Amino acid sequence: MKTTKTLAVVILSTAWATQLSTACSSPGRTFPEPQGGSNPGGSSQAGGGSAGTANTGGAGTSSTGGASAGNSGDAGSGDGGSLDGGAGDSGGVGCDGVTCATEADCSPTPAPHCVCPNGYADPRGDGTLCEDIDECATDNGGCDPKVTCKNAPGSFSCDVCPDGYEQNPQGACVDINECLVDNGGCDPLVACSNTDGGRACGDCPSLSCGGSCCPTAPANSVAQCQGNSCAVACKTNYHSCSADPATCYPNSDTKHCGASCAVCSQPNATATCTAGACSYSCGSGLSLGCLYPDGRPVCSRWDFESNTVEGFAIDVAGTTASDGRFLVSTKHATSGSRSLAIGFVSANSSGIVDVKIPLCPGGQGLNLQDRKLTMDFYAETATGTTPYPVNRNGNYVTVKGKSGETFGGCDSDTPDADQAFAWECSTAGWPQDTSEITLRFRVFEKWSGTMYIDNIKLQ
Ligand SMILES: [Ca+2]
Ligand SMILES: [Ca+2]
Ligand SMILES: [Ca+2]
Repeated sequence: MKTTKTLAVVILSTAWATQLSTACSSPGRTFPEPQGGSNPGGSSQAGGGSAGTANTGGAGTSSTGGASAGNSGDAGSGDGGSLDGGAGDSGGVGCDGVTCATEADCSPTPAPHCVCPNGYADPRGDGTLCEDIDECATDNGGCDPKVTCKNAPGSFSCDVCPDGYEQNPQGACVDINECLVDNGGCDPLVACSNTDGGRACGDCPSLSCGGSCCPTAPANSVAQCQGNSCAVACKTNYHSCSADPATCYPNSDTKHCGASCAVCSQPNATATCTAGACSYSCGSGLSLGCLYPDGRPVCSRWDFESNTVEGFAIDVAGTTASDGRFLVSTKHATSGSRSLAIGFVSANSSGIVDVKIPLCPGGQGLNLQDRKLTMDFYAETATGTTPYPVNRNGNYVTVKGKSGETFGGCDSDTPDADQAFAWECSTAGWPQDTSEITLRFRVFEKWSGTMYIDNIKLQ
């Protein structure tokens, strides 16, 4: 036999060899009738097969159970080689006058007799014929059904477990849960599912770039590949306010309007963000303008109810008529209880008063096109009897721009019972970006008195 020996087997063999050298030293000696029933090899063969199934070597490189048992006999055979030469099936050991089978050993007790080693059957019962047991023929040799049982003379072996399985202490091939280590080799962003004999990787949550899963994009964003790297970009109709695209806002977001992410909200106004720009609309009865001093458009009217001149100022330069009365008055109010009173003294036929309205002193401009500027206007002399003689002798009210350019004139209706006029200045053709306008009141005759204006709306 040429099977692998173990240390234990070698020691055992030495003991057996000592016994054999005593009991079987005479080649001419004949063994008694074989005693198969008590043949320790025969009984151990069965055990050998059984032990093989418990082969922890698993690796299948050897069947330790069967081989070990067989080795004991094998060693004996080797030691007894000097007894060879007797007649027999294959020229085996001479044992008490009997020639054992080649594989058999000579057992000295209770009387020298041939013994087939473990892993061999002894069909004659006397050790003169030893036949290999095909352990694999029964129950796959006790090997796991997933592996190949390989029969060998006097032994057998179980092949290694297939990929995806490992052998447990009982010799069975059990599935390896690959997911327990390194997520089974799957991308860290996907689920690893253990399967019998393998594992399955789930799908990337969104996108795969260069073989790696991209993380789920934040809200309002989409993942995309830049080369082989994952990147994030805002969804269509969304934009970011910084280089970090993780936070994206709807293009219509009035709190993040345009590339500068301007805050559109204004008091009293309904803000919208369209094409990256803020725009506003005012409710019924309110007009849109910039109110001094914050310079922001609000929905309001100049009605001086705050008891301030609300940003209006006498433009001294070029003014030829003003007696210093420029204040909030309680006379001739048409909206609430206050109006703006402007003194006017025209000593000759070309009196002018310019009233400047800084619409947006912060520099912001208002689009004045296709709107209209309206106001209630009342003028009286010191005696309170002579209205501002507009529409007479060429007297007029004009609206001028910041640089003195004339935007257009204003018309008034006929005075009502208290000599008040409703003026309307069409803004057709006015600039789209105006931060300041000037109302110019001019008379072409000698006139002095006070003008009261109230309820000025840009609508
Ligand atoms: Ca065998
Ligand atoms: Ca598995
Ligand atoms: Ca008022």
